Amino acid sequence: MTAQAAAAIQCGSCSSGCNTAHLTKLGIKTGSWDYIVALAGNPNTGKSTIFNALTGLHQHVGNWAGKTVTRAEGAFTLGGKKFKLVDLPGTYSLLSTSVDEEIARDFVLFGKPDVTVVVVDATRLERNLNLVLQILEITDHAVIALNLIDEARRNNLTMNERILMRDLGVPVVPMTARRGEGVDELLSAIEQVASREFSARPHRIKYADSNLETAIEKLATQLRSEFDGLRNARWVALRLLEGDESIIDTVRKGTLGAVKSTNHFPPLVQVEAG
Ligand SMILES: Nc1nc2c(ncn2[C@@H]2O[C@H](COP(=O)(O)OP(=O)(O)OP(=O)(O)O)[C@@H](O)[C@H]2O)c(=O)[nH]1
Ligand SMILES: [Mg+2]
Repeated sequence: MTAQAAAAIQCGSCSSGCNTAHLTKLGIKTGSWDYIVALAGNPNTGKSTIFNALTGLHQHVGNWAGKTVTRAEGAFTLGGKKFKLVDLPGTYSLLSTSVDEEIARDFVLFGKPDVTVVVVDATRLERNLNLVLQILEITDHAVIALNLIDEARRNNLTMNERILMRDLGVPVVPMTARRGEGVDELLSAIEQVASREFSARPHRIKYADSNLETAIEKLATQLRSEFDGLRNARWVALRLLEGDESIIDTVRKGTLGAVKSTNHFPPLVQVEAG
């Protein structure tokens, strides 16, 4: 189905087992949705264009709590399921060196959306893959929207999405979002990943240094026993070894994985409704 066909959204109950507790704390009301989809990507890659194509008029725009960073949420229905789409701030990495990066990272890490769509600029693939690889370290459930294919063609760049898909282990959808090309294919990939019909084998960086691998595993084991149910222990261990201050702080305070506080992400302030 097309985004235009995304019909009026009606309430229902969440049946996806999609980490409702965390998402509710993040200020995303999950009760009416089957799946939550996050939209991530480098700045200016066409995230908002894709967001608009998928959600049409079903969107609300406000700010992330206590920040001046815009937050947009929208909805669409697909195959009888209701999807909520959250547009994350454009970032080059998830290393929390800025407010935008921290918001995007916390949402992918602690909100654990059912699907994370990473919008990639096909004309700057190498630079964009940095964020892709970081997101694939955190989640198995990703889809790559390989956007600006028209610009890539104009610059005589040829993309082989099959090889990219094989190497990254997640669906890769070529798109020219400005013209609506690839939107149906993106929706289909989102549906397959959300329903776990697509079994992902995401690319994970392997570290050649055995001392580093030993240190990561040792720390990860300690983290798992300290923080019950922590899914991304290896990623957190790496950040600790790197000296990431915000992660060190959450570990010290014992709030890791618990989403800092309700006030940190209160519900979206609705300033505009479609
Ligand atoms: N040529 C071309 N332009 C596109 C395409 N998709 C989006 N654009 C244009 O790229 C510009 C940026 O698009 P946005 O959707 O605002 O990108 P964004 O990622 O939301 O940008 P930020 O929120 O600023 O990070 C706009 O001028 C779009 O019209 C595409 O497939 N091809
Ligand atoms: Mg945008």
